[in-house]
Amino acid sequence: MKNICILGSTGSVGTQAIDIIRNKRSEYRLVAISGNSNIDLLYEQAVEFRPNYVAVMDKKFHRILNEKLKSYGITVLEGIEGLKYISTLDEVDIVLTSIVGMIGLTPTIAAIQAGKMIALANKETLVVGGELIKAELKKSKSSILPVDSEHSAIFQCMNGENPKSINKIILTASGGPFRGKSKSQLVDVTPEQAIKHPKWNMGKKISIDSATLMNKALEVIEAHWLFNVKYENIEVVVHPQSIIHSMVEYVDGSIIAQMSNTDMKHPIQYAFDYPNRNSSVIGYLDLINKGSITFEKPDNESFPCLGFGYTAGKIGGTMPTVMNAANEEAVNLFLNGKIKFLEIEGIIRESMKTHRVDYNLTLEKIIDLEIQVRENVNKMIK
Ligand code: MN3
Repeated sequence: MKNICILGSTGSVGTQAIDIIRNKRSEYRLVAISGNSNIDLLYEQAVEFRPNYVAVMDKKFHRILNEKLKSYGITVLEGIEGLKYISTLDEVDIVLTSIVGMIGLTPTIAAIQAGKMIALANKETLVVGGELIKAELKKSKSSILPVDSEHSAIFQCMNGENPKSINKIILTASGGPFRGKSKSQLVDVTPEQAIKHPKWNMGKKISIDSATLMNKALEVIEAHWLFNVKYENIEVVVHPQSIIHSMVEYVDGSIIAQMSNTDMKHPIQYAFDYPNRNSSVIGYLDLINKGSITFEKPDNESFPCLGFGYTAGKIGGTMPTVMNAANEEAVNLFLNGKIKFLEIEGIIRESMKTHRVDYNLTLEKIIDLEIQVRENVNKMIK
């Protein structure tokens, strides 16, 4: 039996993790969950699974939930302190960080310090705090199991191999809903069109990131920190069928790829069951019906955000935080109809261009910088 804490249980990855636990109640126990604004679902999950703790960010929601869950004997906690508390509980084995955005950084660091196994679904954590996380991991018995499908694939392709014999990591990208479109065809695309991902069922923010290829930029930086591979040795290949989730090329010319059905439940279950493998909750890949698989070069002209990832990653220091915060704010503005699709890349480019990099990273600096970048973005569009 593994005891699980889910940060962000009402989001896309969170609800898929809940489905897995529902299917395998004899293998996993939900000890704590957290949510942001969807408190109706959070309440339902709490009543169904009876975790010991529920954490919620907002004061008002805390009061409502506390009232409703009191009779069930469930403790309701509030704010970032609540998130930290449930991620460090003695009884927790695995913390799934499926919270969206860089708010995941603080509780993730707390969980690492407490020696928990981290099932990492929050890529922003490594993008902005990779250096800090690495330093914390060295001091702790904690380890990270990637839940991002590409990184789970790479992790699986590296099992039992000597990391020194890696030639390069090959991250696959679906290309998103606008693959093959020229820049002029992207001028008037709407949030609704951008959210419709051809292959993956994901949350809103990550779907927009897939449409701009910023998601892949974040994943390049994530891969750099997770696998200790230089940016020069990370290649992105567009693979529209999303059957191969990523590959590792070794010095002898062998490429090892990981395939499975296109479903986030696979990498979540892999992280929960590691180092074992248990029967799949999503079923098995039907290769003959899938037919062919193809590969193409990413279109850097229509989708410059991928290049920003390499630039920010290589510069390092505070630059990835600036790229990420500018992107988070720009995506919000796009989803709320305040800016056009192509303005997202403009805002990120401008934010990175005007930033003076600081190489002395602390958690406080990262949090302050994020707020400052978001404010600047809002000034920029006025
Ligand atoms: Mn991914």
